[in-house]
Amino acid sequence: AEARVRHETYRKKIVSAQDAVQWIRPGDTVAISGFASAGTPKAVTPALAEHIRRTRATGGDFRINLLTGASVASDTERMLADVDGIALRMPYQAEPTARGRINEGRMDYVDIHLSHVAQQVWEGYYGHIDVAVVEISGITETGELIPATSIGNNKTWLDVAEKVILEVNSWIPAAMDGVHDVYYGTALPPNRRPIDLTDVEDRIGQPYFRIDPERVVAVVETDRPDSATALTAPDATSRAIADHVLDFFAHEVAAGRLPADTLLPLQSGVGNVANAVLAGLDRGPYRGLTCYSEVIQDGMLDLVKHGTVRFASATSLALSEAGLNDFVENIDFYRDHIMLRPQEISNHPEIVRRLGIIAMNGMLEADVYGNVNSTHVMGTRIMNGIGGSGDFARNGYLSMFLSPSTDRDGAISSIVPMVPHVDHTEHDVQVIVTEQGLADLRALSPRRRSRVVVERCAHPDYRAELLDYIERAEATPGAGHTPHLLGEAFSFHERYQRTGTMHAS
Ligand code: 0RQ
Repeated sequence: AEARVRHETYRKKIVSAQDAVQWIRPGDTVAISGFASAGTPKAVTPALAEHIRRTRATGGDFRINLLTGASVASDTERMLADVDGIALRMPYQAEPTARGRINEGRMDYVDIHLSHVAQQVWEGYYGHIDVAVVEISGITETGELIPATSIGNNKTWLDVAEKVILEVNSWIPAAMDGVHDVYYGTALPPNRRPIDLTDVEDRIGQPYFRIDPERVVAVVETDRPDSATALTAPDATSRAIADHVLDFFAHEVAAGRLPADTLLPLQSGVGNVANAVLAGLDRGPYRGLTCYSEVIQDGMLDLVKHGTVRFASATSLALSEAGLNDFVENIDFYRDHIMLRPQEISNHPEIVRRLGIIAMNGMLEADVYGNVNSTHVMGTRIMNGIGGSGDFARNGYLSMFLSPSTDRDGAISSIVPMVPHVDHTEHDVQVIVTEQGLADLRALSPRRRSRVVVERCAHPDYRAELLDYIERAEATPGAGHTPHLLGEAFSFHERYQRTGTMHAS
C-alpha cells in the first residue's frame, strides 16, 4: 500500500471490495473504467455482481445503469449480465451474455459514437452519475491519480460522479507512469476552444487525473492482470484483404496523395483483418509510420519494435497474454513510443479531420451503393455496437471498410442490395475491401458505385444475382439517382431467414 498509495488521506480509505460495493445502491447509475480488455476494475465489479446476486436471492431487486469506456473485460460483462444486474448499458459491449439480454429486450442498450460519451454525460443526458469505479495504477504524494492501461472516459467519470471508488492495481508496471496525457481543456458549447493537437505525439494535457478527495469513498487494492484480447493468426482471407489494402496505399503514394515513407496516421479496428494489415505494413517500404487510434494491439507492438511505427496514440491497450507480457517487460522502451489519452481525444472529430487519418474498420455488410452495416445482424440483432468506427470513418482522410465477402461458409454475402441497418452512410464510405478486391468509390455516382462494388468486392457466387438486381432496378420507370426495387431490396436477408442461405437456387 505504501508504494502505490503514497498519500495518507487515501491510505485511510483502503477497504475490501465487499465493503466498497456497499456504496452502490439499486437503481444507481454506475460509471466504471475499462476499454476493450484493459483497465476494467477487477475486484469491485465481481464483488458487485455477488452483492446483486445475494440481494436477489433474498427477494430484493437490484439493477444498475452501467456506463463504461467501450467494451470491458468479458468476464465482468458476463457476470453482471448473468445476475440480470444491468437495466441500461452504454456505450458499447461485445459479450454474448449481455448481447443476448439486449436482443431479448431485457437490457436497454444505447449504442453511440465513443467520442460522444463524455459530452453527453456532461450535458446530463444520462442523469445523475451516482458512483464511479475507476482502476488506477497509483496515487501520488500530492494526491493525483496515475492512470492504468486504459483511459477511456475515466477523466469524466472522476469529474462527474457523486461518489468515487478507486481500485489501485499493483500489477500495472510503475514505469507506465508518464505514458498518459489527460486533457482537461474540453468544455461545453458555447465555451469550446480549439484542441491544440497537430501531431500524434503532441502532449496537450497532464500525466495524472485530479480529484477532490472528499468524493473518494473507498480505495481497494488489487494485483490482478488485465484480461487478454484473444488473437488468431491471420488466415488466407485476411491476408488477401491486407494485400489489397497495401496495394492501394502504394497506388495512393504513386498518385501523390500519401507521403511515401510515412503515409498518414493510421486507425485500425481490432481482430484478424486488422492484425493482417499491420503485419503487411511491417513487410512494406514504410518507416516511421504513426497511429492515432483507439487501441494498441499486438501487431502494433511489433511495428514499434521494428521502427516501422514511430509513435502510436490510443486510449487503451488490447493485447494478448504474450503482448501484455512483452509490454510489461519492455515498458521502458515502449513508453517513448506510445501515449494513452481520453477517448474523447483519441476519437475527436476535430483531431481526426486535422491529422488526416486513414480509418480502417470492420463491417458486417455493405450494400451495392456503399452504405455499411457494422452492428445489426439481419438488420435487427445487435452484434457489438458502432464503437469508434463512425468517429474515424466520418472524419478520416480515407475511410475504408474491410470484411470477408461471405460469412457462414458462403451462406451470407457481405455485399447485399440494401443494408437493413445503416451505421455508415454512402457519404462516409470511400473504400470497401474484401478478399475479392478493393472498390474505390471516391468521385463515383451511385450508378457507378454499384458496378464497382459488385465487380470488385462481391463473392463470384453472388455477383450475377446482384448485377441482375441492379440492372432491373435501373430499368424501372423513374429509376432515380439511386435505383432500387423496394419490394426486393431485402430479398437476400429474407431468403436467409427462410432457407438458411442467401443463395437463390
Ligand atoms: O459471428 O462471432 O458469432 O462467429 O459477425 O465477424 O468476420 O469475425 O469479423 O471480428 O472483424 O467483426 C463488424 C462485428 C466485424 C466488428 C464487426 C458475424 C460473424 C461473427 C464477427 P460469431 P468476423 P470481425 C474499432 C471500431 C463495429 C465496431 C468498430 C465490429 C461476427 O468489426 O464490431 O468498428 N465493428 N469499432 O459470423 C451476419 C454478416 C456477418 C455476420 C460477420 N454479414 N451477417 N453475421 N458476421 N458478417 C476501433 C478500434 O480501434 C477498436
